[in-house]
Amino acid sequence: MAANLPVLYSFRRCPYAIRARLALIYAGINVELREVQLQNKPAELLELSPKATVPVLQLPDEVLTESLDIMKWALRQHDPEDWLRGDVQKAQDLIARNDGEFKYYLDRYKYPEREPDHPQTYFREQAELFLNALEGCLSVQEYLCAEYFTLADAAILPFIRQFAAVDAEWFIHSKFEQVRNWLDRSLQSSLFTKGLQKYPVWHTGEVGRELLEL
Ligand SMILES: N[C@@H](CCC(=O)N[C@@H](CS)C(=O)NCC(=O)O)C(=O)O
Repeated sequence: MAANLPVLYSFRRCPYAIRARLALIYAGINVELREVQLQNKPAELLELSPKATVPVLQLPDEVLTESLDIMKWALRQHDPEDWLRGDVQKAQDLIARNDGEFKYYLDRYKYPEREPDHPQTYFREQAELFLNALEGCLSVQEYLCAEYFTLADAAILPFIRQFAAVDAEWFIHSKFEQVRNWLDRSLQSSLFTKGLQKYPVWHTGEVGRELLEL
């Protein structure tokens, strides 16, 4: 019953929420998914997390308000394909760079009208520095930190998906061939198909959908 499950406050398109959902699905952890609207967050979420970002995972004895904490918690419960293998330091560095510098430029590339001092291409070029690093990793192995999919891939892919969608035509013709292949084959996996499913918006008093039933 969804009513007895941990509760995940989520927003379908949010890359942080996507990475959390991927880890939960991969680990086989069912949760009650409450899809929120960022413009109209439910009081229950604001009460749990004053910073009011998604994702938030409400467990019986703790509340996790950072996507990476949710991922790591999920993997501590069950990690069937050993996502924590591979070059752990490199994974940590790539994720930090993704969440820091890359996310900063991605947001400005997406909404260039908010930054009239620079053309959109400026932000894309800055973001491309991170893609150069990813292209380098993917030129020597199948996935970012190993020959197999690991935590770093799940944590970073949702952001690159967003970057690629800003100007899909440009991305398709860009020099980032390895990144494109990596993104395409990952998006085709059943994990991503499940992780990107649409959910109805949750309202107070309702029971949300079960993540693993979607
Ligand atoms: N560091 C947080 C960042 C989460 C975050 O910023 N999520 C965005 C949506 S993509 C959000 O909730 N923003 C609040 C808002 O737009 O009101 C995490 O990793 O979970």
